[in-house]
Amino acid sequence: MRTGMSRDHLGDRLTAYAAWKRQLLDALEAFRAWLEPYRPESGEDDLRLYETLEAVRRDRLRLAFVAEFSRGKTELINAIFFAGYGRRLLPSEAGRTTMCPCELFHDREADAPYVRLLPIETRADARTLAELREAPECWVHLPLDVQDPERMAETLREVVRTRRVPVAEARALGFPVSPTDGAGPEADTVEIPRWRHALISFPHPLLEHGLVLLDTPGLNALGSEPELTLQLLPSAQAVLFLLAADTGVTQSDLEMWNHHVRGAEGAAHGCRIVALNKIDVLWDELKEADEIAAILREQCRRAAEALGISPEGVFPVSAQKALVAKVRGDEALLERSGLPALERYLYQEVVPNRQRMLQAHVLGRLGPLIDGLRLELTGRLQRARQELEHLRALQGRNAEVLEQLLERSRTEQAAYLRSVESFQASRRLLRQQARELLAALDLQAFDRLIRQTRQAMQEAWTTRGLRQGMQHFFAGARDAMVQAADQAEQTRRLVLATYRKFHEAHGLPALEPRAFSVEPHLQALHRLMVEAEAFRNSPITAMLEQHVVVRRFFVTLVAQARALFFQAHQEAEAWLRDVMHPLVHQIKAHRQDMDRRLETLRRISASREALEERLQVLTQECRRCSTDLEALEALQARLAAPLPEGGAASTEAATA
Ligand SMILES: Nc1nc2c(ncn2[C@@H]2O[C@H](COP(=O)(O)OP(=O)(O)OP(=O)(O)O)[C@@H](O)[C@H]2O)c(=O)[nH]1
Ligand SMILES: [Mg+2]
Repeated sequence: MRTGMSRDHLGDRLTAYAAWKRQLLDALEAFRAWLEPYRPESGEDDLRLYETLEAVRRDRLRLAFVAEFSRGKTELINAIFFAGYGRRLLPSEAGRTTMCPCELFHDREADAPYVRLLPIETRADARTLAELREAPECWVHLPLDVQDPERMAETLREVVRTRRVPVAEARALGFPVSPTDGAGPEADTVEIPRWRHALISFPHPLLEHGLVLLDTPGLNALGSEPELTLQLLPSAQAVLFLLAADTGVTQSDLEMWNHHVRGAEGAAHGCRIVALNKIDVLWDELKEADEIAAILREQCRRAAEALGISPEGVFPVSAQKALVAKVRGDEALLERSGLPALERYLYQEVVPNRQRMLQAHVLGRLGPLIDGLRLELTGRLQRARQELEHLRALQGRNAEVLEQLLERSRTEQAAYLRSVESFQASRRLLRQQARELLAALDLQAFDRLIRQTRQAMQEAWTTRGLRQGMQHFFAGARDAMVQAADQAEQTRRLVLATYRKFHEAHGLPALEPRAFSVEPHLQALHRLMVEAEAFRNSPITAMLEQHVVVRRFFVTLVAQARALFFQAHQEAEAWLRDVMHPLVHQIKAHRQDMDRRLETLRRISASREALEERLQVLTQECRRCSTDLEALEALQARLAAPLPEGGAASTEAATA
């Protein structure tokens, strides 16, 4: 779909990424098949594998475009991705254009391309955006005609539509209405967006490869819909923040950068890219090229300084000229627009980054499972080999030696059974500990905290009361989480001690119990707290009516905090359920081994043929274990295969 001029590197890179994902999925399916006959009893492992497969299948590369209005976000999207349509696909105009956040992607499950629009009135709905996504009846569905770019662009104009509503209605929907808004001939009405969110699905090659673009409106919509920052921006792999050369860095640019982009959750993974757009306004024909270049460098330097990043982190571009250049096939103009450098950064850094993250996720999820299986197989192989050696040594021995051996095995077995009894006692202790860990993460207690805070905040009609309410809530949530962390640590030590004991006393393989930590949840809670502060300090919050503030705060932040607790509780439960499995398994296997060895010795003393039979069984067992081990190791190598080099871009990310 691109013009035939410069190679579409971003497209190539995304194609390669999609191909790599297919290979990864094949490897995961192969692992699943391998596992099938192996551990039919372990539902937990199946679930883990299923979840990992789903994570790879559902993986998307999300790019969000964020800036004040009219900085050229939509134009830049058109230029980077949709120039192949030979026209401006998404509406971009002077002044405020995009009225609601737009997600562009390809929905594989849908039969045909579409635009789905969520009416603005749903802001009065207590459901979160995430919940509304699951409620198709709340959205207006328009088909999208991709055969005809003109008509397609026409349909996409929906996202700029507005409505006039009475001031009271705007307020009720949570729009900050300042006294001047209602002035003029239509004093009692104000203009608000028609839609709250747009989902746009069509089979563009890049979107088909899992790219998701998020275009946001600039009119402070970020501030008035905290869900956008809380849920959409953090899930973005990269956030492109735009400045414009004709305005420089304004106060509201800074505000947006500091409150929503720079520190947004997910910053740890995702990167922040800054583009200084509209550099063509500096292309003064009466000036020399060097002079223009110097002015541009100075602008980038000043912008970087204002944002607190290094100057190499600012990409100077002209989205508009780039679009024109691509549509007309003007290579020189495209180069001058600066867009190729920004695109290079996207395919050399952002895409490979995502790939590394996904691989790390897969290995993180399945690594412990594979290691456990390998240990188990190695253990089995080792035991079979030992017994083989043992029995071979018995070939040709007399009855007296056999009798002595029988006696020694009986003593060993008795000692072992005593350890198993003490193991049951440790398990009782562990159950006690588990109850305390789960109590710290109890959701009912958390719901009590929510009720208390809600009441306190509704009664406190001052900004101070509001702040105290939020602080009280987060302090309570943090305390509970810290306590859970303590309990988890104690539990872990107890488990570890039990594992060690069996290893030291009876020579069972040195297993590492699966780790568990609430640390990631604690960190997520902390990030929510930072978001809450930003929300509270936002100038928009001060202009909203009290009940709107309270409700928003609850439906978004509190819902997320609660989800964190819920998840932590579930993880703790699953961990407690599983953590002893490997040891229990070993204990059982060891015991069966001992029983079998005794039995074999008894049989051998009665008949010499039994010895030959047993030798044969053991040789087969050794062979099977070796083959399985090899297959498992090959699978692990496939999952951890080194990634193709993305090539290091010469520029560094803004705040990567
Ligand atoms: N001269 C010049 N104008 C540009 C450039 N990029 C965008 N514009 C113009 O700036 C205006 C705003 O561009 P948009 O893409 O609509 O800006 P936006 O950031 O999406 O704005 P909102 O949707 O309102 O948040 C439009 O008239 C564009 O044509 C550029 O590189 N150079
Ligand atoms: Mg726009």
